[in-house]
Amino acid sequence: MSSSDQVPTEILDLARSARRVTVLTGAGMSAESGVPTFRDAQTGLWERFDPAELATPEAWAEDPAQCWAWYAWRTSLVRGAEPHPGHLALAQWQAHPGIDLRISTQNVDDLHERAGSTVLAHVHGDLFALRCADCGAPADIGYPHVVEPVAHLDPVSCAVCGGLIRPGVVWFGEALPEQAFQDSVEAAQEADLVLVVGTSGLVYPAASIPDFAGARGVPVVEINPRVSEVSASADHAWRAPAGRALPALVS
Ligand code: BJW
Repeated sequence: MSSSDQVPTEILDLARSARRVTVLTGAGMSAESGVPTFRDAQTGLWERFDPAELATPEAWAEDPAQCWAWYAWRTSLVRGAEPHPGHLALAQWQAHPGIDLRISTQNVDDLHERAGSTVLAHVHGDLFALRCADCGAPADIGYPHVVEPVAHLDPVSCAVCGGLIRPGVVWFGEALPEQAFQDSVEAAQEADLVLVVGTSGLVYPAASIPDFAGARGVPVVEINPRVSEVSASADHAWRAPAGRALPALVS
């Protein structure tokens, strides 16, 4: 285990020799862009907000205006954020000739894409992929700009059926998009190296994806400043923030 700014030699060797790299990212990947994580002490969203009241189908059914206002605020935070050097390093690595680098993210933001990466899968959905909560029709509308987590904002109605337009994210108790999950599992199994960046590894089934790699003997490397649920099963852990570690690894 290492906490230095220098890339640990064994991790550098794995990265240099890998041709197929799968990167699994979580909220910690976006933290240095100013997008809060969920569970970090003091700064995590779940320190201030109750997931049961905001990120479940039941919460939406009970009070859609409260959910809509919260996601509008979250979206404004994302729109105001910029990709950091870690995002840019992954995009640069993905563009290397001869490298097959696949990114599967739990994040609902678009920071990987704005850095220039192609994302294989958003396993917990996409903030911007709005759809009708009733008929599922995609909605080509945006969120209102909201600078504070205001209590209530009425969601827009669906042009097709009159239902309410909801965020395109996966709430607790909802199934993950099947193709996104399957693609992520395959990417982990087919890789020469799996990097797990900035996730607590607490939320299933996404947290099981690195295990599919481990079961095939694919080396799993964690990049996270703190110990997580991924740490025990990872082959190597580098205790460093994504914005410093990834540029060092790719340079
Ligand atoms: C840094 C850093 C820096 C900081 N650099 N790192 C098995 C056991 C127990 C429970 C379950 C189970 N299987 C399923 C469940 C239930 C549930 C679940 O997992 N619950 C647990 C929490 C107990 N799972 C579900 O409900 C899932 N659905 C499901 O199972 O469906 C079954 C079904 C099948 C068929 C029909 C119907 C149903 C859905 C889960 C959806 C999760 N949704 C959320 C919200 C998305 C929308 C939104 O954004 O609002 O997804 S919850 C939230 O957690 C979000 C994240 O993607 C997810 C994971 O969080 P993440 O990314 O790990 O962030 P943090 O904050 O936890 O960690 C940040 C990490 O970064 C930390 O480690 C830091 O140290 C680190 N860090 N700075 C690098 N600079």
